[in-house]
Amino acid sequence: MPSSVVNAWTQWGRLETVVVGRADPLSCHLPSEPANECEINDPDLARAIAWPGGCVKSSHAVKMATAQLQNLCDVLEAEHVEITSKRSVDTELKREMDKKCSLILQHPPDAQSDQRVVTKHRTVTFRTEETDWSQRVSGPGWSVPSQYCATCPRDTMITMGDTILSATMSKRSRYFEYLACHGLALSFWRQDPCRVRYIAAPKPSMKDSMYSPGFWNWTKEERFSRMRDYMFCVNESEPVFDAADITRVGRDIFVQKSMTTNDSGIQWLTSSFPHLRVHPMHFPYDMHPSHIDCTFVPLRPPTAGSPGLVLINPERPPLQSESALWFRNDWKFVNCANPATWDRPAFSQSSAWLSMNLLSLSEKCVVIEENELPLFHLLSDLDFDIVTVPMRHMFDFGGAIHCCTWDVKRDDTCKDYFPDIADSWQPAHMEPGYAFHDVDVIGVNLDHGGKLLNPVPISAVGTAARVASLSASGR
Ligand code: ABU
Repeated sequence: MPSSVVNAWTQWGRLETVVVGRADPLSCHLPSEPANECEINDPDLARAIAWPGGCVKSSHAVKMATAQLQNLCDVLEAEHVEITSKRSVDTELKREMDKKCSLILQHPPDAQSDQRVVTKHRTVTFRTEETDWSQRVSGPGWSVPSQYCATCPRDTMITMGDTILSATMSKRSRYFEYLACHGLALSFWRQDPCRVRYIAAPKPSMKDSMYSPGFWNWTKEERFSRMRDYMFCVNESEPVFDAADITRVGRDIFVQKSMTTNDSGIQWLTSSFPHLRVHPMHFPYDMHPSHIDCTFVPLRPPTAGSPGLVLINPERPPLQSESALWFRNDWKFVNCANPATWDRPAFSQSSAWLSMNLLSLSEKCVVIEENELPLFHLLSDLDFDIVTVPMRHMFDFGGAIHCCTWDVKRDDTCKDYFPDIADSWQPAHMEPGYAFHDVDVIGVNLDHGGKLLNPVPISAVGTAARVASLSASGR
């Protein structure tokens, strides 16, 4: 029997169907609200204007992001892509950065060229529905001046095997964002209603009582001292999660506790997907965690003779305790190369690590941002075919290549990639009163360009000694 129109168990199975976000003309800057405080990255601009929360984004920003999103669709739809070879990238380091994006093949490459043609499967692309995001939205007891945009369907929707799951979200301004994908989700379900499930997680109230007042005012010292508590802007009164905090590895899914996903949200996922093993993940050095796809990115599974690979963010190393399962099952972590630039566009609310926000087309081929030469080299050395696309104009719209997509169908199965798991494995996070305090991370290999945000011994984190050392160093 052919597989269903909705099927995705991993991050790397051959990508067959994808939804790509849209930079709608009435996209807005995120309004301030209890789950969100924004700041302008450019200090001069920040002195001149306040955060334009709720205002429509500039038509120039919309135009540029629209062109880059359309180009991504064209590349995904293409069956042959001419990719820059490693040798030509090395030469090109001396040239303008914008000369190296992959081209959709229109004619055979020059015989003298060392560029290569990648024959890829066509990925069928759909787009989110155009929406007016500029209208005020309200619920009982709350109101925000505008919504946001639908450039990042990854945040609201996830395919979990044969199930389309619409996330709760945690920001009021993003409460109705799923509607930009709703028509598509319904049509996927209607094509195969016996096999496809389309479900939504419990919609949160979005009342003030869901949020931790004061989170945005904590000083850096306070954040370090509270690191062990993993408490962010949403409290545990209602389950919340963003779909982008989840990463799929066959029978196991890994969910980051973050500003956008709480323990209750992870518990809801665990009880709602009993055929999957749900594992919380914590990255203590990320003081503002939101979405796992710039932190921990599974690239390919273990095969006979070669370990599975996960790209990790060297500023946000995973815990030793949560890494042990991976190492025991023949997975290797690779530090991501540093971003090509630490500069962020003025209105971007994401980190420079959007550099690692890649999309896998298969376990051999990935799409990355065209400026990310350090990452290009790393992945090339790991034998990936690398398709490059321009995507920096999306940074102002909350994401990059992984964020702006929702993979609906991959050629993969619910395989067990963690056979060496204790027979008695129980989801500890389901126990009443569950509280997690571990902050012991794996070592970060500086040879890979990695850097640890906090160079002080981890044993001091969350203690008076740690706070004192921070104050002494003026950080
Ligand atoms: N939406 C992904 C952003 C993650 C980050 O800022 O690192």
